Amino acid sequence: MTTETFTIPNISCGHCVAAVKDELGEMPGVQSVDGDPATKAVTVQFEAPATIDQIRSKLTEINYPAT
Ligand SMILES: [Cu+2]
Repeated sequence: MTTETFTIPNISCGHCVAAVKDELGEMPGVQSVDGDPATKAVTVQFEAPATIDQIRSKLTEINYPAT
């Protein structure tokens, strides 16, 4: 299991966090997604077949690119 925290500048409120949670949560291998609109940080726990690159690509695709 890998834990990675992403900073996502486009997050502005709890709805954004919920949207990111929904999208990432659907990816095979993603175990948990936690986010905080105040810090714009999203922490993802994942394992194979999910990869950091795949998660980053998904974030870009849904218009919440990580820095
Ligand atoms: Cu929002």
